[in-house]
Amino acid sequence: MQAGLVGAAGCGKTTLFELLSSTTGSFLAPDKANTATVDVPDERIDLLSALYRPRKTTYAQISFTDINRLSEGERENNDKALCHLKLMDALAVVVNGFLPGRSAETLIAEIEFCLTELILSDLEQVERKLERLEKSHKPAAIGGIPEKELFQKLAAALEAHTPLKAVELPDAAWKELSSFAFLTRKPLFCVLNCAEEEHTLSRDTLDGFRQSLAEKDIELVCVHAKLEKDLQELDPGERGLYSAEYDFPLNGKEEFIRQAYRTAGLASFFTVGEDEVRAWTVKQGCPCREAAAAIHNDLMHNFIRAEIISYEQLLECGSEQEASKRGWLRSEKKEYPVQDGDILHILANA
Ligand SMILES: Nc1nc2c(ncn2[C@@H]2O[C@H](COP(=O)(O)OP(=O)(O)OP(=O)(O)O)[C@@H](O)[C@H]2O)c(=O)[nH]1
Ligand SMILES: [Mg+2]
Repeated sequence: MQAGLVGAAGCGKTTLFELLSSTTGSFLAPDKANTATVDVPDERIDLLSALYRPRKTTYAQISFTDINRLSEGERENNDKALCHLKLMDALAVVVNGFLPGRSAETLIAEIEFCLTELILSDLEQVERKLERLEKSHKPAAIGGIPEKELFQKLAAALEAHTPLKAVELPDAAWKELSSFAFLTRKPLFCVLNCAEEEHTLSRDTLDGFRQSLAEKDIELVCVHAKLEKDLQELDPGERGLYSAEYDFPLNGKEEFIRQAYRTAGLASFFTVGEDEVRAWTVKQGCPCREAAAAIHNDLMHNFIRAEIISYEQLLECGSEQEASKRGWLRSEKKEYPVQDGDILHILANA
């Protein structure tokens, strides 16, 4: 899972990156990015590991990418920075909620500015492609649609400020277009970076902002990036002492990761045993046989069936033997849509 941070100057991207990755990020040039990969904290893996006492415990992994600021009128530099987001599964648009005196309109304007930059970045790619098509005399089609017609349709949508995820094309066409890695096709959510003092943003401002985001179908996570990063750097005793002073939750990292998974439509399933307890990341609801490929391609090719129990059920009965007695260990075929928290045993031909 890869999540990219994007936002206007000084909104707290690098501070958030440091909180998420527990590393130090640098101030960036336009063509540089901070990246780091960490284990996804997952209490379910902790408890499964306590149950099986395996030789190895492996958490899912998440990578974070922090890019240079987006600035008004700096299209070329903005494009250089946005290039680093091409491989991301989800984008987080960070908005500055810690400067005093911000209104819902200012916050929305900040997110709109970032969304416009994503649109302009895609539009430039589409226009470059159209220019190449003008010079070429070989008629070609993508997913059954003449290439020129298709790219003109994409350009018209972007010019009308419509992200490409809202454009209807046959799946086959999107598949063929995947090498463009259009940014406005990527799922995104908003991170409001809040101040350590309460009430920097009024209730009305927050409500207004939430409502505007809901109208745009953008989900919101509130994080106190600086405060949480500073607390993270303390030793556990001190951290506990200081954290107790705040009466709002300080779980920004966990909330961010949960939201990134939800936005990207990803889920974790688990494999368990004496050798290893491990989390795997797949598309939510992906067919069981495809999920097997995350473990090993041979398991997909030679797939027979899967024995499945949900994490909650296994914890409730305490062991697979007991689960089996209660008839809670289900046998599922290759089409079964894998759910977050499923524990899978894949049975395959040797
Ligand atoms: N008070 C407060 N200050 C913050 C918070 N987050 C970031 N800052 C401060 O704001 C300044 C900019 O933060 P950065 O994390 O560098 O912001 P950025 O988005 O990476 O900035 P650019 O990369 O230059 O666009 C720094 O001085 C941070 O300490 C916050 O939650 N509260
Ligand atoms: Mg930065």
